[in-house]
Amino acid sequence: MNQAKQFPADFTWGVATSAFQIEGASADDGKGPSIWDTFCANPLNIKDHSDGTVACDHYHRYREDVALIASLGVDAYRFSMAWSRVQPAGKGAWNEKGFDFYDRLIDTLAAKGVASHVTLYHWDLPQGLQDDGGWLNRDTAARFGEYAHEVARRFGDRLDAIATHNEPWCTANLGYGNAQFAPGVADAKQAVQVSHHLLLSHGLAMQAMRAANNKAQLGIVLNQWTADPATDSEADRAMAELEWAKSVQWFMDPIFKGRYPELAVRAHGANAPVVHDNDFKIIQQPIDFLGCNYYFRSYCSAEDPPRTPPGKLGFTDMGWEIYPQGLPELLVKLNAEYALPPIYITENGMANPDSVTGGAVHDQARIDFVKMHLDALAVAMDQGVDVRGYFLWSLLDNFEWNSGYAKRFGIVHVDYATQKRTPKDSAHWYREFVAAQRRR
Ligand code: IFM
Repeated sequence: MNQAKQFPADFTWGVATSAFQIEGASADDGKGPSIWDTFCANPLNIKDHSDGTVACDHYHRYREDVALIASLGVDAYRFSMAWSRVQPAGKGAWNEKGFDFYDRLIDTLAAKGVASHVTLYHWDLPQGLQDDGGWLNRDTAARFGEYAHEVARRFGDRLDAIATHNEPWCTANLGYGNAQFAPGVADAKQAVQVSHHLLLSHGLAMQAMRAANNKAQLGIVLNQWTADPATDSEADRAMAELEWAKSVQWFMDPIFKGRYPELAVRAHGANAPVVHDNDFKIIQQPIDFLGCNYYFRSYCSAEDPPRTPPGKLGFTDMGWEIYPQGLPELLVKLNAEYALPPIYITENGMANPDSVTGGAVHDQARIDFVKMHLDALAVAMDQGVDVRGYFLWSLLDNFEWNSGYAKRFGIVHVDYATQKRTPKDSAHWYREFVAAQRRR
């Protein structure tokens, strides 16, 4: 592919993180426990038996981290709020000290000219709500609406964007479908019902935030991929079609079309969700932006054993196929199927087995990965997709969920023993890249 084209002058360049993965301070200043604290308490759940008690200690080091963000010259920082930090039980009393932290963070970013893009829910449900049934309980959607209202009321005039959820596919399918993520349930029926409650909670939150006189752009972040049949066989093609319906259309259709995709509903059979009369009206709120997280494609093989993706460009340390061309394929397909609002690529990046040598981290593989994906993104934009920004995942190495700290996604290396931050070669490259875009 050619050198990355010039992106529009007002294109937003950013970096992203999430609360549980970096903040630490898991019980400081009145914070309540989240389902991830509970999940990590069982060491069998996390590959390196670690937890989020300290993580990157960002709660105490946010000034240093904001300085790092500013040194990259990016426009925006995408982070999430820990619900149980601002409302320890997920219902009832607010925790002012928790809100104070985000207040300071947003102000510190603004003082450096960095815009805040906040996500309300990046998987860390207050344990208090889990005790009431978690996302399987329809009431949790109402509690989420109250939380969203409060955040928009307090901060809606100082944030550039608020996303309701990050990757609800993961919350439903990894949290409730196969027990890889908190709360560790493996029940297909529950997973589908949870996905409906997450979508409902998105709609309720959108309504609540609009009513709060919020000024930020409002939307949702979905993890998405194209579903490619491994061969031209009928079985592979059918599998790919179903994968697209179950994973991508399942979250897009309710928001943009007010219904679930028929193919997926039929496939779910008795597991199809209970949907109340008004639900689709609530879910189908206009959104100001769609956040798209892109990492890989889905490679659909009905054979036994299934064919594995060819990985012509290799695989990341997560074992994920490097497949940049899937990004324009995905965006162009979405653009054809839906009346899309502006898109932000809210996450893209790679895990790499990085280490510090002589004070530097040579992560050329990550630079190549990002370059290829930006070139691919330009192809989508040339084909008419309205993309407004790109957020590299991640600013820092951090807690990679059930992989613990073993997988490094950061453009800044973190030595967890000392909390020393070392910008990797990719951080220097990204700084130069963004600066060059501005100079053009
Ligand atoms: O680290 C995660 C993030 O929390 C959500 N999107 C995918 C990333 C890499 O796995």
